[in-house]
Amino acid sequence: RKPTLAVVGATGAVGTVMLQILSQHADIWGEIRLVASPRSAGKKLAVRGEETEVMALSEDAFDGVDVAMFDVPDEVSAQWAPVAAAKGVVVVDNSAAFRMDPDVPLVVPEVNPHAARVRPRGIVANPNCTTLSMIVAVGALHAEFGLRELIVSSYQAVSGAGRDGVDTLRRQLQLVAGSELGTSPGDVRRAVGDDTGPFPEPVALNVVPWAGSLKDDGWSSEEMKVRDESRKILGLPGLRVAATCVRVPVVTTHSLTVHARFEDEVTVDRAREILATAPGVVLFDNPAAGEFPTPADVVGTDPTWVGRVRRSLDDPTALELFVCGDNLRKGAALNTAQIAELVAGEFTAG
Ligand code: 2RA
Repeated sequence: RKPTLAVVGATGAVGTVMLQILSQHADIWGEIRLVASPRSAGKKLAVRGEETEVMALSEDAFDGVDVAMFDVPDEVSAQWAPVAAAKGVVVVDNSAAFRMDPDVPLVVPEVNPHAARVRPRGIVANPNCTTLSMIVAVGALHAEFGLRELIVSSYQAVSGAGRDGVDTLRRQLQLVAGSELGTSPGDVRRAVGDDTGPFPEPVALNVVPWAGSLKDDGWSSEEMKVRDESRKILGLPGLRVAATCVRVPVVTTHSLTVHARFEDEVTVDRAREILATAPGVVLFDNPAAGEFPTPADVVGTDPTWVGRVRRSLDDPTALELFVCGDNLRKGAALNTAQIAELVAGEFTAG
């Protein structure tokens, strides 16, 4: 039997990509039900080439549903995922509400697919886009070399902050286009005005060393997510992780520099072999030919792209990498879809 799928949050930035992915992937689903806030109910959206009417989020929307993918704010997931799970629906949740719950697995199918089978609360969590943009490559290297420490900096696209993030960058770019701004302190800020959208500072002609909310001792929520989620996905609760998360004027595709330290000496040749053959990873690394991944080329693609692979000059156990991943695809909708497809296999097998 083909399982019934509900897409909750079908009209959002991630939901829109989700409908494209569902239309592109093998058609394993029976009914696909689109669910969103009452404000969007009645809208029609195309999925698998069919116009489908959006239903309002309610308990009844989960009647007869086998798997539900949630792409909604944390508080909406916190309220509604348990409602769906209580009706026997397996929820794949892309919010932060359950990621660190010990009874909720946090799954990246290329790294820890087995974890998706043990889900005491009926919920499987999808990691944050920043973690997801690097973890497939890091997980492949960990499987071979044994990871000891991660030091990363992110270069995060504005669509990580949703439609408002993209609208804010586009508006600001129009306000600074063709100008000679960026030559004296505060000139960009004056040009874009006080409305910096979801960002604390102008993002056009700028980089902003902040993403998320303030946590203890000056760390941001985004930096804590990279640390906590990497530890949980890799099954390394004591992993040393230091992240600095930075917003850059890119629409979609997060990038990260990664310093990864392993148990023993590593070689670049072996690292390159692993990355070149790891599922979900593309090694694109030939600086002599000007080849390395950039967000402008990676956007719209599924894999994690890795370039600039070097062994640390001062530590033969460590590698330096530059990694790019589309934050709306692998960073959100694609990984959620992959988890849902793993779970769907249990229905079709049974
Ligand atoms: C961001 N990672 O890029 C966040 C979204 N979950 O803002």
